[in-house]
Amino acid sequence: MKKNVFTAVCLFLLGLGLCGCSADTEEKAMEILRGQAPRKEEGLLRVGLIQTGKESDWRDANTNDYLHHFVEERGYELIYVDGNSSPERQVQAMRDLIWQRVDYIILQPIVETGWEETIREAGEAGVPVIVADRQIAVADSEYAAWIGSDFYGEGRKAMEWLETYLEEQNRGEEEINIVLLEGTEGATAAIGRTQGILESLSFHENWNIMARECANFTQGEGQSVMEKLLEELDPSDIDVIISENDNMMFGAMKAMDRKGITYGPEGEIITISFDALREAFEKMMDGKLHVSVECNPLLARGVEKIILDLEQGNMVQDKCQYIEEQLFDFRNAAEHIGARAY
Ligand code: GZL
Repeated sequence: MKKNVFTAVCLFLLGLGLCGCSADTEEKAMEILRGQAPRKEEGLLRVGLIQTGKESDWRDANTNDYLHHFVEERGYELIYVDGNSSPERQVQAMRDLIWQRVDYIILQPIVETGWEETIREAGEAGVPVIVADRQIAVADSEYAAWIGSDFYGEGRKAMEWLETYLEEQNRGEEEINIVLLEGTEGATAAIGRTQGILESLSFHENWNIMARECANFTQGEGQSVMEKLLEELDPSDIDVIISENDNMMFGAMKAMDRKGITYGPEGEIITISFDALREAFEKMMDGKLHVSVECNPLLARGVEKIILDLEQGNMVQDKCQYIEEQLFDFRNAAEHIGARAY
């Protein structure tokens, strides 16, 4: 019987991609079976990081920030779990990390829903959970803290910029047709940005959303969705494309290039995006992109401060911590690109 359970645990760990080689898997499985947390280096804080999975350059910058910050020489053992774009896999990973009795869990959720049970289980096991980037639909009394961006505010910032720009172009009274590429359904970044964008329409009855489609924050889907829309719509009717991240905008640009459609400050269509990747600065400087609203992926330092507060027995003062970020456009991109960290 023991052997079957042992095998099951091995498969469970391998299924989570928590360990590459079978020997490591066996060792972890034996430790779990013995009811002992895996070997804890003396003095190292064991921190589990549950990431969403690779979907954007923003995500790479966010992951790398954690990997460079939570290192052994700084007193941490980081257990990294790739959610592989699967909310179910993320929930599994929460249970495994609780099982391994890590000291802290950093959760970067793909979507807001489905977290009630495992957040409760973490609380019962005494494992503090710090939610980062997107949010979860659980009372904030149930987890240690959240740190990330004001996604609604990002959406409003973009639309306030558009309002000013159109006025400057003497187009303030013109009918403006907008195509909106949305991020992953149920993700706070998409929910908040869309809300901020759509709310702004209530102040501009001459602004119309002529199409809105989900492209899941990926470049590939940004291109395929835009190719489809360019077949369905008359491209000459499109005045503005708003993409809820830079990678989807880069894909949309490839689709427009194929049709010979011009865009950006040097083209016909106004282009507005989010994340402020280095490549977005390059496109703003090349006259292809009007705006990228910064969404700062460098969350590791803020997360570590929460952990250190908890380690010192302090209450976390702010359960909801917004990270500083600004809007960049084609007029100021050149002066800022040199200082960009991602
Ligand atoms: C925002 C983050 C979003 C980025 C996208 O905090 O959740 O997910 O804007 C990423 O690039 O895919």
